[in-house]
Amino acid sequence: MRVIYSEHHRLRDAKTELYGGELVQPFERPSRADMVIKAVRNFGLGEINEPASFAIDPVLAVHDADFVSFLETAWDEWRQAGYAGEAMATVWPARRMQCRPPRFIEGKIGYYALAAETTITEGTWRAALASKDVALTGARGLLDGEGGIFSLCRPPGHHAARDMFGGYCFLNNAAIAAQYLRDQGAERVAILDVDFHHGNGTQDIFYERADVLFCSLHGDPEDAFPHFLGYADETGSGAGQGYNRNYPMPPGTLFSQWQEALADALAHIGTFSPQYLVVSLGVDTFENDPISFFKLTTPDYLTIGEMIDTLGIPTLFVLEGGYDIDEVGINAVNVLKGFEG
Ligand code: OKP
Ligand code: ZN
Repeated sequence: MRVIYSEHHRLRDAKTELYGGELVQPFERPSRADMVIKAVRNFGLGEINEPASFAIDPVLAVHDADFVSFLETAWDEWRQAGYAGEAMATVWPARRMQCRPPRFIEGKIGYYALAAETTITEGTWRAALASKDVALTGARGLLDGEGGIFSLCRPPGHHAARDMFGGYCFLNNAAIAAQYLRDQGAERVAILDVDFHHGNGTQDIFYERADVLFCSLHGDPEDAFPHFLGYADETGSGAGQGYNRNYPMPPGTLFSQWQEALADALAHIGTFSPQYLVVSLGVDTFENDPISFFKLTTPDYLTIGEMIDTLGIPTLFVLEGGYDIDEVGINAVNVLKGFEG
């Protein structure tokens, strides 16, 4: 399986994340991608290619233009305001307040943020642009006839909505790739999100559409980030009714239960019969993940890949989360091994 990877991910190197009331070293850090590419090389998964550079159009096909310009200039505006730290939201348009972006960066960042933990730093925008190029290059490969591709994206994307960043995400790589596949002629595309966290951004982008099916397995929002989306009764709206499926699961969930949800999601995707499948591949479902509460083990990831492969659909794997630095590479590559095996 071909792997798309860019060293530009390093430009996203925040020093702070607001966690448990403290500023800590971010869980989403460059060494994650280092471990994944190392595991790719050790296993000999396939050729590793740099991404092509795409125009901004495929981004604007899923994200609002004002949001994209915000991301582009946020760091400069923050610095011009004279702040010493990384750009971070501290105020939001809460209930019964005016929901519109104000002029000053402090308000603007709150308008476009869905959470406070994710800072914007000097290289963040360039890293986010490279990450979506990694996803789009993978999508291009599927269109050219490849059966499986791994887009080693960093920063991740599935929490980024049409007009919101947060949860370590800025541009929704999986959604951008799926929309690109549609725009290049595919009639139906499915997105399967196996990251521990609900893919609220991806759900938001395709919620009213019947041409892109979204299925997500994740920690119950009652207990897990992003807390305000990801319930089982969110099934799509308007034309999209029936084309969104959530599988929230409780703390301590073992692979036996998780696997049943995956089997159900795969059956649903099979019925939908998409030309392409995009997998939001997070491995923060791992038993030792520092911020998650499922109990999957390293060999389980092989089984996940094998199960996805039974669909027989050309598949783009887009990296999302996974924060046990020592195991993130092995677990991610196990999914791809299982798919190829
Ligand atoms: C990004 B991705 C845990 C706080 C979690 C943000 C998590 C973002 C995860 N108590 N904060 O889906 O892996
Ligand atoms: Zn996650």
